[in-house]
Amino acid sequence: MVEIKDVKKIAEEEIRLVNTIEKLENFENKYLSKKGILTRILRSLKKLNPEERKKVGKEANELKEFLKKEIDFRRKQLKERDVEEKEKKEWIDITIPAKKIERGHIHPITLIRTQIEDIFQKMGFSIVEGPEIENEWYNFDALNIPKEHPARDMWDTFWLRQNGLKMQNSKLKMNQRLLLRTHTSPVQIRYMEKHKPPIRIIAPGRIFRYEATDASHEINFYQVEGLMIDRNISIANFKFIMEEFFKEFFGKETKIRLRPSFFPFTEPSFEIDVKCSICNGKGCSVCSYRGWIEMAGAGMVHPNVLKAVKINSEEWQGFAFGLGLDRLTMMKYKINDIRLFYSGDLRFLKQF
Ligand code: FA5
Repeated sequence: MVEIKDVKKIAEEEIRLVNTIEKLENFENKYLSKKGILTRILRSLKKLNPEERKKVGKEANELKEFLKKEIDFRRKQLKERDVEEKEKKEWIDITIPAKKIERGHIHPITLIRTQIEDIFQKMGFSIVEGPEIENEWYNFDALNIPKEHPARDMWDTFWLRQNGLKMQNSKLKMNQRLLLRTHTSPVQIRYMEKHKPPIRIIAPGRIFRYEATDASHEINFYQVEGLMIDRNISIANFKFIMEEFFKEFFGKETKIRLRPSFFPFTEPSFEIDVKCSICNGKGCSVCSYRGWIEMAGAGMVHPNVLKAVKINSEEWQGFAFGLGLDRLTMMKYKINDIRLFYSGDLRFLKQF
């Protein structure tokens, strides 16, 4: 018969080495389970004589109680240690400043576009849009620029290749050749086809020209088209609206000038120049050393344009303009090269 005190000694040593819950459970099984050491000792008591049975039985039961207590105590200790470790692992310092999320922001051209939209909306103009891929009819013919008209040379065009269209034969098909719009003026036609006068709209949008680039010319840029059609509209109305716009946009002291010009879809036609803010009129590369920079083409809508959209030009007249949005942005922020807008250079873009 094993001595209970030896069992106790060994058990005490073993439990001291237990350092995980799992090991503790193994220990408990080893001593206290149905087949455990103590259970076996207690079962074998019947083999002993009554006196010994009493003595060993008492000792074995005491050891059982002792081990139970030890196990409970150790279990509590280990659980507390585990929770502490978990908390340590999961601890976050909420006082550390958060990582900054990079925020995008609005491109300067979009900023200026919204300012322009606000000014015209206050004057009763609605904002409309048209497609960037146009056909020849809207971009040229309906605007009184028939094929072979020398005025087509004013806008160097990106033509789109169209498989399966026989261009030469029918007049209709000729007009349907696709291109990247060279100005926002086709939106005038699209709008007038669907809406009766009175009309007061602006149409901001992207346009494309197949030309050499320099400080004030891009192949891809933005315009804001304007169109006002009503009864008894004269050049006086046109001048007033334009002056109001430029004063509101650049400030009261802004100097603008109207220069006679030519567009097939307006008669008379003008260019609107603004005193160059980069050199303050002295002359620089942006204004081609003229001191003035061309901001818009404009004029009174040609009767042939109204005819193309079946509006009676005896009854209705109006004016139209095409503002260069990039150039307005350049003058406003004193940016000396249009190509910066499309360079994707964050050092430039982050300034706005
Ligand atoms: C036109 O595009 C006419 N559709 C404007 C118009 C509308 C006239 C309605 C009459 C009635 P123009 O080619 O001049 O016109 O261009 C208008 C404006 O766009 C110019 O005054 C200029 O500010 C801007 N612009 C022209 N070419 C470029 C370019 N390559 N890069 C940047 N801006 C340009």
